[in-house]
Amino acid sequence: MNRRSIPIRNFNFIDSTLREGEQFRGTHFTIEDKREIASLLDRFGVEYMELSTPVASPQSAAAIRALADTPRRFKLLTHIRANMDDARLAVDCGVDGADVYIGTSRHMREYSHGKSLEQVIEIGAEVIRFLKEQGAETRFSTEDTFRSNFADVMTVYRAMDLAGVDRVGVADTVGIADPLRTYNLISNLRDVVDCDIEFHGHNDSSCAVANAFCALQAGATHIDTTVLGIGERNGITPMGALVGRLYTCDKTLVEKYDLRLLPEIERTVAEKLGIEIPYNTPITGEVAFHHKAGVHTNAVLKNPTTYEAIAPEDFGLSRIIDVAHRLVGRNAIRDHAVSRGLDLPEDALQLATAQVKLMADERPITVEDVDRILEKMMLPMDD
Ligand code: HCA
Ligand code: CU
Repeated sequence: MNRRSIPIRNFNFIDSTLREGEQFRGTHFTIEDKREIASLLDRFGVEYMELSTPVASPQSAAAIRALADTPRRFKLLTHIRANMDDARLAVDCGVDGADVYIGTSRHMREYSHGKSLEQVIEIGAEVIRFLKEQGAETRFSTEDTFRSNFADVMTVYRAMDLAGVDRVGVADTVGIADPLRTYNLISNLRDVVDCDIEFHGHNDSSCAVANAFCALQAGATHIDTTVLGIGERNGITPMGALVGRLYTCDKTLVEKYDLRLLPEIERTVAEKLGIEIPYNTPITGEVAFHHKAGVHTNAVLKNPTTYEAIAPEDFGLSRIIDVAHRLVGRNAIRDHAVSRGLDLPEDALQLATAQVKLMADERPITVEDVDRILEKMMLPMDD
C-alpha cells in the first residue's frame, strides 16, 4: 500500500540514557552521575527520561526516588516488566509514568516468559489499569515487535488501547527493521489504536536513526533515544543524530530544544563512560564540519550552505577549513592568510598555493607549514 507520510509535528524524545544506556558495556553511573546527566538533558528539553527498573538494584530505586524529588521539566519514567510487583514498586518510587514491556515474539514467548498471548493481554491490562488508577502515565510495548506475528501484536496493542494505555510501543529489539518496514508497521498500527505510539530501535544494522525518522513520518509520537546512542550491544537511536535528521528536514522541528547544549551533553556522557565521541558522529564528531577539497572550501567560504546542511553555529560549534593538504585551493589559502593578518597579493597567493601542494605531495603537512610558506611570501624578494 502506498501511503502519504504524516507531517512530523508533535513528537517527544524519551531519553533512555539512564535505562537502555545503563545496559551499554562498561556503564557505571553513580547517583550523582545520573543527577548530572538528567539535569543537562532537562536543560536541553527532552520531554521524558526513562530510568532502569527499581527492581534492578537498591541504587536503581534510589536514583528514581532522587530524581522524583528534584525540580525538573521532563516526565520521569521507569521501565518495568509487565507484572504487578514491579508496577507497585515503580509507583512507590514516585515516577510520573511507567514503560511496561513484554515479549510477543515466538522467541520471547518460548524462551523468556513462557506466556500465551491471552495471558500477555490479561497481565498487561491489569498492570495498565493499576498504574492508571495510581495516576501514572502508561506505555505498553511488545519487545521484539518485528519478529512477532503481525496479527498477534495488533491484537495486543488494540487490547491495551482499550484498557486505557497512554501509548503503545514498537520495539526493534535486535535491530533488524528497515525504514520501509518500520513505516508500514507504524502506519498500520496508527489505524488500529487511538493512543500515542512510541518507537524504540536498535542499531545493529545501522538503521536506528532512519527507522526512528520513518516511525515519526508514519505517525509515531514518541521516540526512544540515548546520548551517543548507547545501549545493549551497539545501542539505539542516538539523540544527536536524530536531532540532525529532523533539523535537515525542517529546522523549526528542533527549535524547542537547547541545541547548543548538545556538545556538552555528549562530552559529559562520553567522559563518564571513558569513550571518545566517534569521529563521524553527526554534528559533534570532530570532522562533522571539516571542509577540505578546494572546490568545497571555495564555495563554503562564499556561502556555507553550499556544502553544509546543518549550521555549526546553531550548536555552538564552528567549521574548519583545512588548508594543509594537496587538495587546497587559492581561496582557502587567501582566507587563511587573512585570518593570520597577512595581506598578500593574488600572485603571491597563487605561488603559496602551489608551494603548499608541492610540499603536501612529498609528506603530510601541518598548518604551521602553511603559515611558514605564507610568511615567506611577505618577505621582500631578493633580486
Ligand atoms: C531490552 C528491552 C528493550 C525494551 C524496549 C521497550 C528492547 O533491553 O531488550 O521497552 O520498548 O530493545 O526491546 O530495550
Ligand atoms: Cu532496547
